[in-house]
Amino acid sequence: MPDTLYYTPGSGNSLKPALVAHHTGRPLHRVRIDVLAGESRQPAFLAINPRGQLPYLVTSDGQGLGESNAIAWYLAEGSALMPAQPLERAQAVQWMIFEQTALEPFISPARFFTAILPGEREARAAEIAAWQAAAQPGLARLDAHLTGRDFVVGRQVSVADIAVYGYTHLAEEGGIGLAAYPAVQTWIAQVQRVLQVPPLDRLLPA
Ligand SMILES: N[C@@H](CCC(=O)N[C@@H](CS)C(=O)NCC(=O)O)C(=O)O
Repeated sequence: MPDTLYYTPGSGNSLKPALVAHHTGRPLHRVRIDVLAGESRQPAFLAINPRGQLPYLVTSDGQGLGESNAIAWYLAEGSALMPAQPLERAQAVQWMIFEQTALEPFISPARFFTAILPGEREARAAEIAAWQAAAQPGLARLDAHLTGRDFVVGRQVSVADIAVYGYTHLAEEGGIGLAAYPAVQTWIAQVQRVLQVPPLDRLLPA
């Protein structure tokens, strides 16, 4: 029996493990939990993940794993997505932590209240503007890093690219333009080409 990925549709965090499995061909049983419908806070899901967050993985032998980047890492083990050298593996961890601290906390809510729940856009205009502004230093840092590079770590696509791609490629849906970050734009196109990334709703069926 394959591992089970609990995901919520449209999420850049849920995208990461689904994209790893898509690229490696690793079988993955996917179960949809609709955050918008409140399913992530229902007793049935809290019994599986008491933290109530998606994505969440339950391995074939029943062990649980939370955090999108940890799940992506676990699923990438043994594949070409895992950097071979110890320093590059550590750099991958570094950029995955960067993604969770400098990009995702700002891009994700800006996009959520702009594109996923647009009814809240007006009421949250000030917060959205603050998230949009807060994403800029991280994007500038990423752009500087990617200038002259094809990938986040080393010379080939890795799990770090998938982690950073998760929300960065959705920034414009949160009103965070990427025109000022040409290296980020080039890298997004490169990741999409190399991984042949399918549409989000194919990886995470609604
Ligand atoms: N740091 C976590 C964040 C997970 C997260 O915020 N998930 C959202 C969906 S993208 C969620 O489950 N929200 C519903 C809730 O917290 O009730 C990760 O990377 O997995």
